[in-house]
Amino acid sequence: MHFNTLAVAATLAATVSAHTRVYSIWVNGVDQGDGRSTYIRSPPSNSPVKDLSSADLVCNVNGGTPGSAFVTAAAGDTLTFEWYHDNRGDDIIDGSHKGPIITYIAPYTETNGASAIWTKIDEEGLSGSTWAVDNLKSNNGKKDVKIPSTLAAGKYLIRTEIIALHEADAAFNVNSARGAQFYPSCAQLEVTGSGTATPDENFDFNTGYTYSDPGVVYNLYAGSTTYTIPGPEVWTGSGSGSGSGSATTTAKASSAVATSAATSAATSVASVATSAVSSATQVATSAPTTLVTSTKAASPTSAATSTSAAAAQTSSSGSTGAAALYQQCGGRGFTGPTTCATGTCKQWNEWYFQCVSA
Ligand SMILES: [Cu+2]
Repeated sequence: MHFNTLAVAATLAATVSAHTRVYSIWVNGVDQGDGRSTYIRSPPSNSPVKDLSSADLVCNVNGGTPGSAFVTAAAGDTLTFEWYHDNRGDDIIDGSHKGPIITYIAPYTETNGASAIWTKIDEEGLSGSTWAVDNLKSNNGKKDVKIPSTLAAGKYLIRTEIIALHEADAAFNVNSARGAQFYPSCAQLEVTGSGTATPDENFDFNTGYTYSDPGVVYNLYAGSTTYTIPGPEVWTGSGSGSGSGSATTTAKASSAVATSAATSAATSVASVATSAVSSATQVATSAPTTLVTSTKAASPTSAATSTSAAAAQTSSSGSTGAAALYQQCGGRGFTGPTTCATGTCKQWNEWYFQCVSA
């Protein structure tokens, strides 16, 4: 019993070690103060969400618990989300946790936001060899997002997320010990001004992010210089609220397009039933090709490569006594193999060692 307790404690330490949360929001450079559990719907820990079917993917654990306050800002203002690891101003997030930062907005709701209500307003992925997370760390945890200048006044939920890709070469639904790590954070925002545009992408995270998305299952260590950010295109700011036109303006690669189109259709026909949306999504998988006016190149080759690499790794793990490429090979509380069948064991931090290419 004593031994088990220690093992559990070590595992918890490992789980909590390298993660991140949002501390506050700044408006045009002015700190709005500690927003945790006031205007931010803060989760109880800094752990990631990995299950794409979980409602926690949207506004994290406790995302359906309304906060006691709102941040007030005008359309066109710059919001700065300030992240932290354990304490404000620390190392923010471990350097291994590379990936994009994406921000969405939705009409204010006291629910957990798990429905087709979201519109993307900002995204930053990979530029050269620099990830959004690299820039976040070098900017002391701060990420700027501009509120669209045309946005109609009113109350909103604004959701920003980091997707950490250090274990994303495997899909979570194939290997639950691995998978992309999502760090979503929802804040309560009251927008002022004379804008009239209503965000209309009607994006649903639980159907719009999928394990076949090249931005969700991605090999961070393959030396790729391209990355396809998941979700719809960034909103143009011209939405009328009718939903018309969103399918073309938000068109992106493959599943995101189909989901967006299907979701809009389902929404306009009836109030959103989850089953209706998911069946519509499947029908629309053979999406009209006219919708695919993507301005971003999908990378089917790298997607296929990383998927097969993940499959190979899954089938080879556990039987050889050595960790496969990109698997964990050490760290506090880790009890698996500490040698690498391929590559060398790199120490990212005290808690996480990983087999990487030599
Ligand atoms: Cu972490």
